[in-house]
Amino acid sequence: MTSDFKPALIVVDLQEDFCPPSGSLAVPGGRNVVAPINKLLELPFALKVATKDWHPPDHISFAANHPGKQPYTDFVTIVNPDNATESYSSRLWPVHCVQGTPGAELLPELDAGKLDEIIEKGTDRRVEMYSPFYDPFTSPRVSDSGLATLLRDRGVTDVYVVGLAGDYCVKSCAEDAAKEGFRTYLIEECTRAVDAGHWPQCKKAIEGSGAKVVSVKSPEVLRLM
Ligand code: VGL
Ligand code: ZN
Repeated sequence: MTSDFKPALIVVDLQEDFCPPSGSLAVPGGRNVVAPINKLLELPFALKVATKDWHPPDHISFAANHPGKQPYTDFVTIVNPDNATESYSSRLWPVHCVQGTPGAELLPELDAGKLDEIIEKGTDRRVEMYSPFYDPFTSPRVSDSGLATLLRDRGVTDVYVVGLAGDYCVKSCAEDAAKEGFRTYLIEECTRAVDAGHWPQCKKAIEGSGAKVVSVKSPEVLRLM
C-alpha cells in the first residue's frame, strides 16, 4: 500500500446494551453486523480501533436521571458546564453502557484480538457524546477522547467507520472524521440504525459532511483486499 493511503478501521460501540437479545438500548439487527465486521478485521488496516460507550451511572443522557422523563420520547437541554451560552437539545435513553457492567462489554463474538486500541467515550456525566472524538461543545470542549490525535500520530489518511448505532454514534463518528480532514467511509452493511426509517435522511447528512456511505463491495473497500 502506498504511503498516501494509510487506512484505519473504527468499530463503534459494538456492545451488549446496543444488541438483542438483552441490550437495554438494543438496535434492531445490531448483532448481524459482527460477521461482516470480523471480515473487515482480517484486512490490512494500519490501525484497528474499537470505541466503547462508557457512561458513569449518573450520566445526563439517562432518562432515569431526570424525574418524570421517558426514554426515547423526552429530550433535555444540555448546557456547557464551562460556558453557559452554549447548549443543545439531546434525546434521553434507557440506562446503558454503565462502566464495568455486563451491558458495556464488547460483543464476545467480535474478533477483539485484532484490535490495536480501545477508546472510551461518554465518560463525563455532564455531556452527551455520540462522537468517539469529542462532545459537541467547542468553547471550551468538555471531553476529548484523544482519537483524532491517535489517528494523526499514526499517519492515518483514510477512516472506515462501522458499528452501532448508524443514526447516532456511527453518524457522528463519520462526520467528525471527515471534519478532521480524513477521507472517510461509512460501510453501510456494517451498521444498523435505532430508527431505520430515519436512515435515508441520516445518510444525506453524513454525505453532506464530506464522508461517503459505501458498500462492502465498493472500490474503496475492495482496494484493501
Ligand atoms: C449511542 C445512543 C446513546 C450509540 C450511544 O452508540 O449510537 N446511541 N448512546
Ligand atoms: Zn450512550
